[in-house]
Amino acid sequence: MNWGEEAQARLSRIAACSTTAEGVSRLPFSGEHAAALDHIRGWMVRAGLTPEMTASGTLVGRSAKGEGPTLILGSHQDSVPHGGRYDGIMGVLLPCLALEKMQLDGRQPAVPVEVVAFADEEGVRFPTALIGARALAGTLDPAALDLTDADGISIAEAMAGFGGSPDQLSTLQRRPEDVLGFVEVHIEQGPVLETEGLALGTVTGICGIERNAIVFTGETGHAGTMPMAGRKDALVAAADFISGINRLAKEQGEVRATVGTLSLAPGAVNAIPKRVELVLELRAVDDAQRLSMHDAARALAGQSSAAMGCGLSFERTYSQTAVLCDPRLQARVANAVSATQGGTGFDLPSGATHDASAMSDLCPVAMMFVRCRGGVSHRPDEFVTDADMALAVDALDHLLAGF
Ligand code: HGY
Ligand code: MN
Ligand code: MN
Repeated sequence: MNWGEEAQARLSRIAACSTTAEGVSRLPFSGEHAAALDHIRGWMVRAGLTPEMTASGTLVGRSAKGEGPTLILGSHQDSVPHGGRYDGIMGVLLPCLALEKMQLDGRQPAVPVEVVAFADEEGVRFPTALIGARALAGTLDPAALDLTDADGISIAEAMAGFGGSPDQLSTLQRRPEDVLGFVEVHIEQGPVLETEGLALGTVTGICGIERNAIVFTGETGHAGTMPMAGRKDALVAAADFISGINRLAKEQGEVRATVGTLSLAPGAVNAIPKRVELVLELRAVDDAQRLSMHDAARALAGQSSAAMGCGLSFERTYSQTAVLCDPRLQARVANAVSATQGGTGFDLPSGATHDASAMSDLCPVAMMFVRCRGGVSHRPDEFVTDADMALAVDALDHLLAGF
């Protein structure tokens, strides 16, 4: 079996579980999610796992091996709108293929294994993220279940409608002593491995992240009759802020600052904008640097709003701290990577957050990165070669056989 070709074929099939033809758009607790689980159940069964959907909508495939602390692998099934066909879902498939490969050779891991497909990691549908991993770690705030999507549907309603049981989430919490660790395979979503000419790398740590809901409020008026002097133009205040925070982050060099969503009202070509809502996302591997940039952003927003005579609200709506991977588990991944692709291995930090970020509250975590073309991700042209995925399957086989 060419495991890389098999991976490519299965990822191509599951990519059709999408609301869009251009790129993959698959939100949690949706029809596309349900269709994707049908594919993933098949992967798990072929890997010798017994699939079961849990109260949170996570699909868990359990190995037949009995008692004892369990090694958990997996990632998320959801995507960003018009995303790629590898982000998340490849990290569910490749461990299944490694287990299937072992099974065909008459081998199996020495420890109990689970592969999980978390419903939501991206935090695109709801203003929070990592729901499934947080449920396992026991860190999901029950109040978060009341958060709603753009249609006013709460997480609890969506989860229940999907066949989950939001009132049972507390039963999903694992005891640390029952979990050996969590290993997540994921595309790098950056250009480093490609630049190094390597297929695989070992992750040292995962950045911290925060999201801030910021609202500038001014006054609308006729675009033709209102003099420029004295306008309270909320969009001009927001634009001043956005260019300022971008400049600050470039100067600082380590913190990534991004405004990815913005809405304005009234939104007429001939009316002065009176309200602008945007989300500022800050990321850094060093939490102190991120928190310092948060303070600088808050001060800057105050200056930008005051300069235009506008009001301001600035609320941190989400944050997760940076995570260091567990040295021993990381060493196992590094050994598997070196044994598979040769060389001495290559370590790198993750600028993206992952399910492993939340799982680190439960157990030791480690990640294996796979090269992606041009470092492109969260785009339809996200791509990983058959050969690199075949190497990742071999590395996972090596990792699992060595436990
Ligand atoms: O946003 C992230 O870093 C991840 O892709 N959810
Ligand atoms: Mn991801
Ligand atoms: Mn992603």
